[in-house]
Amino acid sequence: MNEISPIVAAPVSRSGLLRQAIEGPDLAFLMEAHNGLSAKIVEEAGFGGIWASGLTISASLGLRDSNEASWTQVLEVLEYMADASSLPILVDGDTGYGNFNNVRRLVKKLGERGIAGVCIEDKLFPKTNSFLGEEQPLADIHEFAGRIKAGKDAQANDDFVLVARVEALISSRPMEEALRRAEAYHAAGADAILIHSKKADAKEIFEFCRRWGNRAPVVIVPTKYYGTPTELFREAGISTVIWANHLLRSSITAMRETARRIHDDQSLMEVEGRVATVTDIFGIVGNDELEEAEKRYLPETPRPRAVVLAASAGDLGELTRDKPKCMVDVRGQSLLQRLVTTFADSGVRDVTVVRGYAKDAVALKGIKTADNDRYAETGELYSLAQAGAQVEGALSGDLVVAYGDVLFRNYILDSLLSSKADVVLAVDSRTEGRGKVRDMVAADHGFSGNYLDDDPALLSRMGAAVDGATGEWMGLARFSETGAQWLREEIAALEAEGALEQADLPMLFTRLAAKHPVRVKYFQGHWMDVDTLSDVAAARNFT
Ligand code: SPV
Ligand code: MG
Repeated sequence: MNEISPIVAAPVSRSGLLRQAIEGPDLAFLMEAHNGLSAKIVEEAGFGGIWASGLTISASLGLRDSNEASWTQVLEVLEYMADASSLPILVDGDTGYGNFNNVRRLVKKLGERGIAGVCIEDKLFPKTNSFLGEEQPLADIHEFAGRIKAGKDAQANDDFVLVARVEALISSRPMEEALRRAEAYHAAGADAILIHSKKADAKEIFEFCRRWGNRAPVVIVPTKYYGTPTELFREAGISTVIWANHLLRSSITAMRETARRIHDDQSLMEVEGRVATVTDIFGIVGNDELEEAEKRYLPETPRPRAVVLAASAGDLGELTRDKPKCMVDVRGQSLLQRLVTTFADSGVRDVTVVRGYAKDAVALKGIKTADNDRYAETGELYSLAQAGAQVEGALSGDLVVAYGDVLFRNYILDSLLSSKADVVLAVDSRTEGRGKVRDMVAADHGFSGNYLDDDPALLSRMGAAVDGATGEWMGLARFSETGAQWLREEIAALEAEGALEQADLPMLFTRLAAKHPVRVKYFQGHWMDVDTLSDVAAARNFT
């Protein structure tokens, strides 16, 4: 007994799809496109194929439809279109850019670029658009038949479609000549005949169809006889309708309207909402695919996150009567906005702000929030713990922790972010007159002032009255993944001891330093915290 092997259908090539559309029993439609974007829009609309129009590709390049763009320049555009869409593309090949020899090379190169078919017209290079002037000179019928034969002989894919375009009616020649030319081109191997007309009605098209009798599929371009009901094209047995230039024309209308509006208004107000969104652009060009691919191919880079402690009331009199200190305005922007911008500039875009006092006043686009509703009777570490409890992953590395009332230059943050240490603190080495400050730092050695001295300093203690202070903590710390784990362990330990609610950050760092290396990085100035009204005034100069 013979084994019956299953028949596996080979995937149909784009040429195959175009051939099916043109030879199939249903009226097919090709929609004009002139670049990658419009090709995508044709596909999005549901069309089964694209007409790569010579007129609109030229115009979109700012050129006339007179072979001003070289054929290789057109080829480049076609490549973008073929990449941008999966649809079969029928290219307007004009006259074939020369004689039979140019046509063969054109067909070969189109095939290599995934183009499904080409249409060539029986005129002379350089061509003129069919709607310009009268009685354009036509190619010799035999010479043009040779172009067709050469094109068919050059195709690598059997399904590649060559459409022969008859311009006899455009050039006011009699119907008999149109039919004679169609016959000669069909005999030379053309897969379909495009019969073109610039009349406002389709009478001559229908007459051609009647007399042609479907010896080969008929393609039409009803730009001028647009009023003819599509149903009549069906009844006439036409194979394919080309909507030849309408995406370019509609974009000209839209672009003009938008440009004028913005020019006259000197504003985007009237235009926003009427134009495609930037998100729409990202969607059309497939940014989601790129994001997926990045996950597959790029090494995972830790995305640093930040927690900003901004729960306490602060005491700046009137300024903090109905908002916390982090929302105090410094030259048109809140402290928090400035802090978040500084973070973003260093690539830290995942920011959780712990709110407490006047929490509804803490409003900023793009931040996450956690709440310490017991801000009045608890300390900073309790606030930090709330971030961890309320926002997934907030206390995992790479993590920056900052007070909500500090400002600092980006290089300080950048320096912490690039540190190899698991816990690193930004410390100002200038201690004169800062004795009463709460966040004084004692490290195993102070700042030497020698820039070649990169011996890492390690924290011994932090607090209000440390002996032998070597600097002041700026309220900015960074934890690696390991450091963040130490932090979570220490929070858990303090909680178990019942000491979490009252713990502050100096206590946390002192305890961490007893178990793990806590690195101190020295800076001199270029930061400030805002504790008093005179600090607010100073902050205005700082920005
Ligand atoms: C084109 O779209 O470039 C065409 C059709 O060739 S027409 O402009 O009608 O000649
Ligand atoms: Mg054209």
